Amino acid sequence: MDNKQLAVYFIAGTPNCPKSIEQTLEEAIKGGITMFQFREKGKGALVGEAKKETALRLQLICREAGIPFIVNDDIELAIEIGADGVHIGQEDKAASIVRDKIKGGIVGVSVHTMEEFEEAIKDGADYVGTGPIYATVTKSDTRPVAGTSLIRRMKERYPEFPVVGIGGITLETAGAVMEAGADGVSIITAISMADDPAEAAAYLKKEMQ
Ligand code: 3NM
Repeated sequence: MDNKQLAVYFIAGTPNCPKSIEQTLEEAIKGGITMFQFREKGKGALVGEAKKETALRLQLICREAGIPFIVNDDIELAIEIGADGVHIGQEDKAASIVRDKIKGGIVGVSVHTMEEFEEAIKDGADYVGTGPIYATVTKSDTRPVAGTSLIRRMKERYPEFPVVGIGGITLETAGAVMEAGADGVSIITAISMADDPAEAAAYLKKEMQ
C-alpha cells in the first residue's frame, strides 16, 4: 500500500457519531480523510443485517470518494461485502491466517511492542497501528498510554513500513505523532464528535503535509 493513504485515517462506528454515520463520513471525506475503518463496537452497536447494510452504504460512499474501506475485526463481513481490507487486534486470529483469507486486500494489525510489530511484518501485514499514544475514553481495554517513543523506534528500525498512531490523538497533538515518524494518525473522536467533521479533517490533512 501507499504510505500516504494512512495520513488521515478516520475510524468510526454508529456509537461514535452524534449525527448519522453516513453524514459524518461524507463530511470527513469532504475535509480530506485518506482512509476509513468501520469499527462497529460498544454500547448500541449494530449487529447482523443492520450492521451489514450500514457497512454497504459506507463502502459505497468510500468507493465513490476513491478511499479504502476497511472493516475492523469482522473478517467474514469484510470478505462477504468485498471490503478493501480488515484491521485486526492481537486478540483476533493470527495475522498470517487473515492474510491468506483476505488475499490481495489490505491487512492492518494493532501492535504494542517491537516484538508484535516484527511478528506482524512477518505475518504479511500491510500496515500497523500502535497505541494508545495518549489517553482515550473511546476504548476501555487499551494497553497503558505509550506516548510516541515506540513509533520512533519502529520507524528507526523499519523506515519504510507503514505505521499509524492511534488513541487520544487530537488536532493539537497530531503533529507530534507525525514528528515521531508516523505515516499518519488514526482518529475517532477528534473527527466523529467534532462540531464540523469536515473542518477537523481538513485541519489534520494540512498538519500531515
Ligand atoms: N485502539 P480516539 S485506542 C480503537 O490503543 C482504538 O489500540 C486503540 O479513539 C489502541 O481517537 C483506540 O477517540 C480508540 O481516542 C481511538
